[in-house]
Amino acid sequence: MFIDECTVKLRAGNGGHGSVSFRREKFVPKGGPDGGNGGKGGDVVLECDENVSDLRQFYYKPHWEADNGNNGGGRNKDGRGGKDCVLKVPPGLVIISTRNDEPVTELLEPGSRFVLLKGGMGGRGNTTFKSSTNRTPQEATDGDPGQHGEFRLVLKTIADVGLVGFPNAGKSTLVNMITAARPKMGAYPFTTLNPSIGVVEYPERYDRLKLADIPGLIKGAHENRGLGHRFLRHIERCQVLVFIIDMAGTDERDPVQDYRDLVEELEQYDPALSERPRLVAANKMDEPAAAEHLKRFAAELKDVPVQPVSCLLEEGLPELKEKLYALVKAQPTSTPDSEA
Ligand SMILES: Nc1nc2c(ncn2[C@@H]2O[C@H](COP(=O)(O)OP(=O)(O)OP(=O)(O)O)[C@@H](O)[C@H]2O)c(=O)[nH]1
Ligand SMILES: [Mg+2]
Repeated sequence: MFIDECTVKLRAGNGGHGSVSFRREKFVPKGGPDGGNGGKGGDVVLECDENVSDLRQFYYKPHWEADNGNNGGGRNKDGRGGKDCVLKVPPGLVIISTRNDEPVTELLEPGSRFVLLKGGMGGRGNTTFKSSTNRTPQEATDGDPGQHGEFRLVLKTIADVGLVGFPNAGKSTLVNMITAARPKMGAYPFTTLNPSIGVVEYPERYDRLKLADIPGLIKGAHENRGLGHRFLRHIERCQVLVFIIDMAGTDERDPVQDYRDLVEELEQYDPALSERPRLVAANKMDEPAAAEHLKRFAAELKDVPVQPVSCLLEEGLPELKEKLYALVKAQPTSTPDSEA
């Protein structure tokens, strides 16, 4: 099961209480106060980890808490601080407070950390109240409570290029051909049920692009037809989209209409997404009817950049890779990939 959304309840640790104690020792009369401070409660910390791919662990265990700080003790012993609760989360996670529905933060870079909830400070032991006028202070303070809250976690996958297309257009086949990822392919609609990421290597440039394969869209997806369009969130962050269009015209399909339907579905989901720079991969060019369809497609949609390919015969794929690279690098937010 792939979980990309869930709600969690989190609690940071309480601070330990300060202690009231006096030194008692043989031959040391009036030893004075020696109550230590309470320890700080543990924080709830989110840590972005590439090896975590979804929110499964939070779905199955929605409650997490950090340890409380220990109380202070006699002989000026301070309580030990509570252990932080460190939650490993996938890159691309958005954290939303359920109190006001406002996003708190998002974690994009692997290795980055965010302290979401702070543990309470420990209380003061009576030693700290000692003064020239009060040599036997009887007071100590309690530790502060740790912060707590309820949050909605939403995963938006991070990739450079997102694939969109009707079921069976050949999205997963393309990912299989140009990346090392092996998403399932099949001659039936909705083979792909969960988004996945493949990496396209450009060895001569020492660079790479991340490609997101998502389930097929259909007309009316925004009204929850097919698998709905909820999974489009996984291509929201892509700078470039590839529309994979089946040029074979299987089952009387019209590629031009397919293209328009896809644009319409993106528009319904988020107008910004439908404006994203794009490239059409005209797939299945090995099929007899494809050349004719492509001609009409190019004539009717003059402004749309098209690359004819056949994932089956592996034709047109190097050209597609090159065009994608150029398009991604032409985007203003594009940065050289440092980890390549
Ligand atoms: N003739 C031909 N068939 C192809 C080509 N590319 C893919 N197919 C076939 O099209 C079918 C669907 O391929 P998938 O890659 O599973 O399609 P998808 O777009 O990922 O489909 P969903 O995951 O269901 O949305 C498979 O039977 C593929 O073998 C191609 O270039 N030519
Ligand atoms: Mg697929």
